[in-house]
Amino acid sequence: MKSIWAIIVLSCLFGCKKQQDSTVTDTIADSRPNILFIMSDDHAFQAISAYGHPLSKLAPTPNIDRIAEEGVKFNKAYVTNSICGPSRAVILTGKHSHINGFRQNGDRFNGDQPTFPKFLQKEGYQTAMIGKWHLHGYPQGFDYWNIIQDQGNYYNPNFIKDGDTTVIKGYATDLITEDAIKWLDSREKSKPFLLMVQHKAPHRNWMPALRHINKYDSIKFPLPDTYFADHVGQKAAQQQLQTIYKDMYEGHDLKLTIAEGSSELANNPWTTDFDRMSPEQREVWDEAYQAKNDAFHRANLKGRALAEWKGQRYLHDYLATVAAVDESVGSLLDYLEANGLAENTLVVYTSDQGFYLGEKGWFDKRFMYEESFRTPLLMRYPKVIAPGTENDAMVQNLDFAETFLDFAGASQYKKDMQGESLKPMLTGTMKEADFRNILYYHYYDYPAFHMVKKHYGIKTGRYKLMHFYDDIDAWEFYDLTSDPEELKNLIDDPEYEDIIAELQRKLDSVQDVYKVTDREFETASQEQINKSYELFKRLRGKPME
Ligand code: SGN
Ligand code: CA
Repeated sequence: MKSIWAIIVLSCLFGCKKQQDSTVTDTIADSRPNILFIMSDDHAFQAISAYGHPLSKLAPTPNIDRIAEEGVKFNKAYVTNSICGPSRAVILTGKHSHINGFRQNGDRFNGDQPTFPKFLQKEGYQTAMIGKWHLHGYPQGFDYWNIIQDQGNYYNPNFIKDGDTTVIKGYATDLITEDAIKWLDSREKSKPFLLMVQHKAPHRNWMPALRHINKYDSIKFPLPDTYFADHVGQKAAQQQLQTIYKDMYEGHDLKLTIAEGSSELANNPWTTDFDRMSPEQREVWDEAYQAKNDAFHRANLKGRALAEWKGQRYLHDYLATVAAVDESVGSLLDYLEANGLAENTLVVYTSDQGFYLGEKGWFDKRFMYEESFRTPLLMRYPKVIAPGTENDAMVQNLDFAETFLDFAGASQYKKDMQGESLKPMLTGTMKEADFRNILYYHYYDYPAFHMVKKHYGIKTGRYKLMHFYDDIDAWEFYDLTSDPEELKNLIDDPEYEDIIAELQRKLDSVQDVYKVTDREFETASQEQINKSYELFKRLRGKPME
């Protein structure tokens, strides 16, 4: 009898020990933060009110701002290559484009390579990717994914899930949000999660949700001082095709009724965006734009007045598409709060790059000038980050992978990544001044849409040196303290000779550090370049001469 009791007690001890161990493991697992990564497409920091730009004051984003108010706002966040697919590849791999192999839209991402979601998945995170993917091929490293096809459409977009493509009725931003919340609700609750919510908005052609179509009609937005910039001393800027008043399509971009037989109808396949709408959606849409368009035609504007009208129409539509993104962020934050997840979730809001909202006369991105080189970046993680924190270090999307791995306690996977974790700055163990002091950039997508020449360069706290190559060979140098708008190319200014020489040396050594080889400077044939110019000029609307 005694011995039986001894066996029971002993086995209970071992059993209890075993149970205790698994409880300890569970507790450790539970304490790892969830990561909610929200990324919009082409969302300029100028259009997020937390950044204080005059435009955003007229079109505020209260929900996105909540992340900054309750967490940290990065004032100097940049990308490495200001274009969609490449930015996404950098984020996933923590490696520059020349290392991860995805240099320009249209390249194919090698999905077999290591990415941070794969590592988190391996470490027991439940992972999901919903929305714009744009890397071709299907996502890897996710327990669940549901992506919009290619660029995606605003209305009734095609979604791809498990290899099947289906049209889902509704508005892209709302559909992505609904699916994200559905996944949050149905996920395996014992595991920490990584959820990547990647909006299509506010990408071209800026089609607002029906509920927001006339949202800003009564507002006259300020156009930037540089709206009519002449790009003196800036050869690549002179040859781009992304000027609002020269290159926008009248139907697709400006939502004007296109006359039968117009060159846009004949040449431009993108007018089909409106055909995706259901008759009911189309009715609301047409009704909202008709009166505005009639008034425009009656006014018969010319020259600068016409250029300014185009800028206004662009900003109205762009900012109205942001309104739905802001609502999406509100719904996701509310979900976290209502489900007790707010404390232990690192929420990140960013864009795949910056965007021009009329600066230099432009829309789109691509250039290493500030508006497109920069990207918004806000994070909230109440356990670690004090509300209202501001960070002025020069961080990059290259740093995200390592930051997330660090927060998840999986820093062993950072090995050959090329960024720097932001965690030490956020936990206060590193000073901003000790973070990187040089940013490296390289853009390759040429000849292509908007005809922005290939270029690379570096930025220090105060200066920027860029080299545009391919069919031009043009260096540019800016002193950002005296010329924040980058209008005066001082590359030949003798006063800066020594500084420029020093920057050249820094550029060389940074390229060594990042393992940039000669292969990165290949150029296109002149014939190919000429053909592209012909094509994109033919597609233009009626340029303002
Ligand atoms: C589309 C847009 C371009 C845009 C590229 C890349 N044209 O081609 O204006 O620069 O996407 O954008 S559109 O007429 O089809 O809207 S990216 O965000 O995917 O890099
Ligand atoms: Ca983009």
